[in-house]
Amino acid sequence: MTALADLPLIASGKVREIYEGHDRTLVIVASDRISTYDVVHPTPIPDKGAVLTGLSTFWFERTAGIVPNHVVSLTDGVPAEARGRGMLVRKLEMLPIECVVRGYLSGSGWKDYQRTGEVCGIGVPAGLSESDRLPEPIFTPATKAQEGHDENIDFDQAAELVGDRTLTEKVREVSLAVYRHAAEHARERGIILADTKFEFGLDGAGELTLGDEVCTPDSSRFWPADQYEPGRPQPSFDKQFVRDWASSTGWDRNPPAPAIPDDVVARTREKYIEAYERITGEPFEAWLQRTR
Ligand code: Q0Z
Repeated sequence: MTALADLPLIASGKVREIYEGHDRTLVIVASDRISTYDVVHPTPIPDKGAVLTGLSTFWFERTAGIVPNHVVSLTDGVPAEARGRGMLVRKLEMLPIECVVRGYLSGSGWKDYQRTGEVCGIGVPAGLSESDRLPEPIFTPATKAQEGHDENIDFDQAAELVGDRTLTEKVREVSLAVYRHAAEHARERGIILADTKFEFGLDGAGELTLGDEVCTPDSSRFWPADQYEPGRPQPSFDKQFVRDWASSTGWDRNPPAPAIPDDVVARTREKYIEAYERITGEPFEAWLQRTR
């Protein structure tokens, strides 16, 4: 068991872990691990976890007027070995849906649109191409798969799972508002936030609360705006060097993923730091300072 300074591990994803904190708190730790094609590489990207936690913090602070969030502390309660990568949060009762917002047609949204002309039951204009911008952002919920891929569902199915239609309508409105805020901010700084996934919960008082991570490159598609060209898949702002290198090796995208060479690690680390600095307008060093 990968305990962090004695905290019990309660869940782990591909690249993050959640530990039990004291009195109804959790510690979420973003590792430096990176995945491509859904497989984690054995080589970490130094500072990736801190960049992602710094970006989540930036968005949590900027959107606190839209919706309360689970953040308690970036220092107190975060073990020293997770400084910069860890966040002490309130334990929530999580809603059983992934709250996806799409501003562009990509991934499963593009797949579903080609097959049905809709995405999660939402009609989308005919004749759009892969990666096209949508006329307006859409709320496209998904199930939370225990393993494998989440399944897209329509609003009625989401409301059924949540068990409260009015709450689900609020979740949709809040999701769209947070996405719009973040996408507009990122676009002004040269990054297209094509889509993103939120997770919400209810706090001890039953208040809708934004949890998990917010608009990081792991929960979103970040595209370099200066290379945007609809009609094809877009390059990833953060992972493209790893994808290109991994493809060039002839790796078949099945586990195990190959170790990443030093130059690709270094260039990828720079892209994460660039994303942090473009979006926050602050030197990444300032984030590390703040969490000491
Ligand atoms: C988030 C996840 C991760 C694996 C549970 N504030 C909260 N209260 C209760 N539960 C959660 C949260 Cl954020 C919660 N996840 C997603 C995150 C690793 C799974 F870091 N699971």
